[in-house]
Amino acid sequence: MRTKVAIIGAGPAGLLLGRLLENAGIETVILERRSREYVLGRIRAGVLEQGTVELLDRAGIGEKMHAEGLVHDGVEFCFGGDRHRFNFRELIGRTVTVYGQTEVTRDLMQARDRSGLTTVYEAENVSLHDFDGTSPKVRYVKDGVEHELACDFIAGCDGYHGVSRASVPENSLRTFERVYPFGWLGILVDRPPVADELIYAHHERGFALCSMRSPTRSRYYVQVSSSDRVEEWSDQRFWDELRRRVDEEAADSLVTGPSIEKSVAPLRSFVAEPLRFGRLFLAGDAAHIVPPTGAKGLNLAASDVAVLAEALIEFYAEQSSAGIDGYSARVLSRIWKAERFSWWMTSILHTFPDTDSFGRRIQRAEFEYLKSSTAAARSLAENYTGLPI
Ligand code: RFL
Ligand code: PHB
Repeated sequence: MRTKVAIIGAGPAGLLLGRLLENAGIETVILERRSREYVLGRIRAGVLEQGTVELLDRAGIGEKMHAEGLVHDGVEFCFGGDRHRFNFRELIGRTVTVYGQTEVTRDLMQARDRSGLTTVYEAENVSLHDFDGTSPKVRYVKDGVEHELACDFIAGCDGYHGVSRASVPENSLRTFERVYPFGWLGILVDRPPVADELIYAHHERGFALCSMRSPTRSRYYVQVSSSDRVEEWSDQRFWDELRRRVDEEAADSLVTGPSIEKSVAPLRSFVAEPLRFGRLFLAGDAAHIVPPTGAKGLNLAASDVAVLAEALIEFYAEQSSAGIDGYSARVLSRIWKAERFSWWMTSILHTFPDTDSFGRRIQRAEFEYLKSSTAAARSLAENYTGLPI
């Protein structure tokens, strides 16, 4: 088999890249280790930056997102029971849209099906070859049969644990990492959200987040220790803990119910540099991880592949390698700004085991400053709704 761009991974990064290249007439094949149902069963991101919404529109897959997505003008922060709303629309004229990653992924999969393009699900033992020359190859096993895919380029969109980054010689790659000493326990529940917008809550018992997927489906998180296992958290224990960490009004109006999904996610900041190795590119979680506090992971994946698609389109249309040569530096500049924001949100909102009374006062002062300064609130607004690509 032969294609122009072999894409490893059918998460949002791989599928969106496939769509952007398809729109420019560039052929792709996507190889995905898991089944379609497994990919759609993962509950992950919920918030789309305005730029991501515009990108999905340009890619021609925005119809369902506009019909079902919830446009939010702002978010609320709650510090020890004191709740404050940041109105992004008023501050900078921008908004975010609540529309689940599962839905974005489904919309992209369905569009790819309609176009009759190849995605190989349950592709095992994917391996990358010869990307330092002009004729890269990808080998994989499907239903016990070995296949070879020849291509011009390989896009590594296979997430943090994928094979693409692991295929790069160790001495060509530099990595930067911070692992946080806690995780997020998340539950999904078919009950109306506690508020119209998201509430990010700081409490001495730990962080909590009230989010949603629709007017009838809510997503809630509480900070837990990294060693906590999901089995230790009954629904009742979760609801009791969430109520303690939010303000009284939210605690009183919280509508609880049986969880339909419950999982613990570790928190990590990670960046690999560079993101191009000959004819292999890394994009999305394969290239970087952010803690979920700033809602940046999916959005960064989208902006990476927007830049990569532009570079590859330029290569095929104008025989120019300027875009692909500049890919790594261009995306890393935006990635580091999103890393900074996610780290900052994480550090002001969570309870750290080694935070002393001085550190707690500094966290409180960050909140008071955001409340009292339009400049600080604008900075929050422009980062949360997304910096320009
Ligand atoms: P994905 O989604 O991990 O997809 C990678 C795909 O590659 C496949 N794969 C392989 N395929 C072939 N061969 C191999 N050897 C392979 N190894 C792996 C995998 O099966 C998978 O299908 O990466 P991608 O596309 O880069 O997308 C990144 C996003 O998924 C991620 O950044 C976000 O989910 C992060 N995130 C959030 N991001 C936001 O923008 N806003 C949010 O509100 C937000 N909330 C979250 C989040 C992530 C969370 N968790 C669970 C980590 C909340 C949570 C709880
Ligand atoms: C979510 O709804 O899953 C969500 C929302 C905002 C975040 C992280 C996760 O910052």
